[in-house]
Amino acid sequence: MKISRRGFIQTAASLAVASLSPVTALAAPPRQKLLRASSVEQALRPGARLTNFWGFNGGVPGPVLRFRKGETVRLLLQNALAVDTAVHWHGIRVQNAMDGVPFVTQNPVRSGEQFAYEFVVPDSGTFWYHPHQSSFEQVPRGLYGALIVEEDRPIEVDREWVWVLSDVRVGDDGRQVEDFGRILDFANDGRLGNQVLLNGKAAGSGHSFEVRSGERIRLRLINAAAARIFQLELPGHEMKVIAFDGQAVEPHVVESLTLGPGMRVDLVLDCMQSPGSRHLLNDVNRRSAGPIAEIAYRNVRAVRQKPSSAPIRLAPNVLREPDLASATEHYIMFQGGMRGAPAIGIVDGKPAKTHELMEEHGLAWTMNFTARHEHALMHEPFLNLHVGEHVVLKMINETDFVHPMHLHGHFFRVIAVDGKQLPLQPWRDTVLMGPRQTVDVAFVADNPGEWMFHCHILDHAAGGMMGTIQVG
Ligand SMILES: [Cu+2]
Repeated sequence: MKISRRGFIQTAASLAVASLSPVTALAAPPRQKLLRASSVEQALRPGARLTNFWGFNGGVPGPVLRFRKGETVRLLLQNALAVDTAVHWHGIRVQNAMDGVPFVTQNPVRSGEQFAYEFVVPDSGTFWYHPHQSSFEQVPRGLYGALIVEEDRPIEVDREWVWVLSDVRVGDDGRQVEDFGRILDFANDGRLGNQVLLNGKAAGSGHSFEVRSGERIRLRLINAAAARIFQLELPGHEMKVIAFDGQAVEPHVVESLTLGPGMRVDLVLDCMQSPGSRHLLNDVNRRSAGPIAEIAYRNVRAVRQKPSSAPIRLAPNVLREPDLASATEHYIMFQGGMRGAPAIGIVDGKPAKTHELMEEHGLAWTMNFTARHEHALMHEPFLNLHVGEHVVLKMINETDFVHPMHLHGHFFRVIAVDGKQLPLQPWRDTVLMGPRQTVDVAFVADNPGEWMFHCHILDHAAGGMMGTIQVG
């Protein structure tokens, strides 16, 4: 069925299907992929009691969606949850109508209904998908998955791993603790789980990955956690970064890798330790330190004695380069939170102090002195840009908290932190803003529509740290 883009919202609303039986799936046109959101029961460890999740296609994470660069993607979302949902394709420069943001780009997909997404994937890289509806709840319940767009000419590696990192808050009975949406989480660091997950299973030293000495592995890391910031180290190995948020970067070695919610990193690992040895990938973030996984070298002959000499530089995607000399500057000020300076924000047209924001409105943060509820976003952009405008966003974090800020529909170059120019100025769709830090990003607003701009600590977003930028 071919539907005009403009007609999607109305049509999708009327597309209630009587049955979500497998027959519906079989009836889907060729090359249309099905994503079915439903309750899922899954054990975190072999033999452990089952934990209740919401997931796509019966698992957490959802299926790894793989496409070729430039391909037209057709995905049918079926909502078998009891609540409304939608799917956002994080990092994919889609047309606005396909961005999956309820109340902004589409109507929510009601329980028992479906929605057909169709878009081109213009960039190769590591992306992911998740709901943008009550995401502070729906994402940590398990609705997320990897979306990979293959390069025309991929780099040469022996194997590729896709690791989706996240966490879950479980009780002694193995069931999820369903304390979502607490204002104390909104106003602090967000809701952390008590169990880190790697591809839906308990992370830790028991989560083992076998390698052969000399192997070259491409590791695609995705942080799908609602609030957790990982800081990863892998002693005895060089972590060679080749892409941030899917976009190629000059390959460089890092000792420690910070991965905020929503962010992705592509690494090349040359596994040069001796056969039979074991090595831990650790999270060294002081708030959540612990092992994530074990790299176990098989006790067999090395596949090579020196690291592979094949080039690891990725061919870059085509992104319009912002011209800083002609760019317009826009300031975005962030205030609020439980600690630090009190803030006054406009909410529903009236000023409110921090404690009023929290107690009366369930909000904790302001962007440019305004706090927004998730459902009050439509047609109230806090920034209006014209199509083709070259832009520098100066983000001023006046809070005592870290915020991974995410812009939809575009990539930006991170050009400066605290006024100091960065050497690499990487393209990103999500950037970490440290406490009291100023971060400058630059981009060309070349994708028309109303685009979300929000903190990817999903409790912060729900607590007011979100808004939209209108392009055109
Ligand atoms: Cu935040």
